[in-house]
Amino acid sequence: MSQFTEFLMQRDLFDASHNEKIKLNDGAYLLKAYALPFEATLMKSLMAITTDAPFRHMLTPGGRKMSVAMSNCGSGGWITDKKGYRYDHLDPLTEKAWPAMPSDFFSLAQKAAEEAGFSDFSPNSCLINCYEPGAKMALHQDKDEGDFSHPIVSISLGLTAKFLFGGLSRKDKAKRVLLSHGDVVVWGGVSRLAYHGIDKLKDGVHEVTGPFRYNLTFRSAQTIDHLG
Ligand code: MD6
Ligand code: FE
Repeated sequence: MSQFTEFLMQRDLFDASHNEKIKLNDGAYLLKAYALPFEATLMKSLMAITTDAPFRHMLTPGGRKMSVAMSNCGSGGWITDKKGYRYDHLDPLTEKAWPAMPSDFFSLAQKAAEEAGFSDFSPNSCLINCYEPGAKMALHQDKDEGDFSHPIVSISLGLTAKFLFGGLSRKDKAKRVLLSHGDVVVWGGVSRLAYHGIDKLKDGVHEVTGPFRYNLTFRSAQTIDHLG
């Protein structure tokens, strides 16, 4: 066998391992490397958005500073402060509307949802998380959207993190799965309100994102349409 044939075979094996759809639970799928072909445009859009709406550490209603820095794009953004968790049309830091959702974000999220069995997903909000080593996200449910008939689509970029996903009760034992650069998790149906979180991020340097992990979480939040 020529060295070149061997190279082609290796490459095909590599591709196959990169395009798996892994069922995490009913309605919950991990699409390995699904966003990888779009890494450049996603990173470019992410940088543009966070130039207008910078990453910041928000306060929980209990007054604790979150270790994950956040921003948003779309017609509303998820925020938290001493008044509570909610969506708002305006960025409280700049007092301007959140940057619009780029069309490449929207169509990739829609395609990923379709791949996991949820057609016509039309996100109106994207929460952008920035983790540095040591940052984590405690087990929680995403439940500020008012309507749970739509899935959530989550895209991981940069450093690998350990994703914890449990059941509908906080006490249910959580499974653990690694999320790498380009991985997409889609979360809906009977799993829509499953508890989930991110373990403390380990030290590292990624060739695309440096010492960070970014996460884009797309939602269709009815509570945005009902804002004044
Ligand atoms: C994160 N993800 O990956 C945090 N929520 O940074 C989430 O909180 C999340 O990945 C709902 C569905 C999928 C997720
Ligand atoms: Fe979440």
